[in-house]
Amino acid sequence: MTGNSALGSMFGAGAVDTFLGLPRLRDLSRVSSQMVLLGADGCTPYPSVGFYCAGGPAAIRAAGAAYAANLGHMNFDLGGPVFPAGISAVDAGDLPQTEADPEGNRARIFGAVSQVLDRGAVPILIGGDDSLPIPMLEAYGARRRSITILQIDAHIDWREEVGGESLGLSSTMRRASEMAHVEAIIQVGQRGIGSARMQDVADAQDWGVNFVPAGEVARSGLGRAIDLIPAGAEVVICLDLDALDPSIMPAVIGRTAGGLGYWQVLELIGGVAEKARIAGLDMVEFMPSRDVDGQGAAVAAQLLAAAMGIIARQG
Ligand SMILES: [Mn+2]
Repeated sequence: MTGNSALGSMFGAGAVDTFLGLPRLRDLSRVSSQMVLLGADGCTPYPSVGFYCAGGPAAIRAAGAAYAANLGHMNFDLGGPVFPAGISAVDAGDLPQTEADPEGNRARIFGAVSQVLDRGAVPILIGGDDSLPIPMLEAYGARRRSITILQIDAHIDWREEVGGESLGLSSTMRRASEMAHVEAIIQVGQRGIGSARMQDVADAQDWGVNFVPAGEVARSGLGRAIDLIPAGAEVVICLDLDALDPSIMPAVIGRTAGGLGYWQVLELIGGVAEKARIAGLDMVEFMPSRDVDGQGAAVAAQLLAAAMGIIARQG
């Protein structure tokens, strides 16, 4: 018995295979909940690493299963239960992604997110590497929904291409910037070497990106980041778990010191909900083989539950 399943058993949780024991919904044409959780092991992999985050959604679900029996309990991160007015989310499981079919992977994410949006629900996509958001973001444009992106990440992801691949995880924000329905991009959490080439930073700033590096957050807090969110905007939050400090989030491919803390990420998400509207969330780059004794999975599950609680409160 692992630490998390032992914890779940102690609190009376039976075996569950959805995040927090949420209801399972396979048929996305029947969505009637406020939020839909979707998993994907990958999307557009670089051949050198493949689906290196495969199993990420399963690991986060397993960590969240420990709380299935006390979902209605006080969550002190929220000042109330995760779902204050009854469970308002479903878990749609994982999309059948395969390394050999990047085009199909993108079509499946685009299609699933489109169905969720068409039902008036908020998609929550967990991964899987950081190439997942590209087709997710495109789905808003296909529905003529203008969005602001808040990217929380150690890396800026503005590469034109890597090894000829332009839809991989290092190009996500550059591709987003080319989408006509993306009105603004705010990027928070950059640090260290390996986040960006000088020209990529310049291109992003020329486009209009505002960067709030992790060092600024450490020195001055999140005030400027939250000020940059346009009031009333529809915001899609693109959260790469490597934005968090590796001391609490070791389950990422590249651990870089100086990352954001749990409360800082939560404050940022809460700040968006206060002045704008969270229209979608992705949480990517969870790499099970890099986790240390379930530490990262536990943090990802706690953060995801709290984020869902914030979205539940925005009505
Ligand atoms: Mn990253």
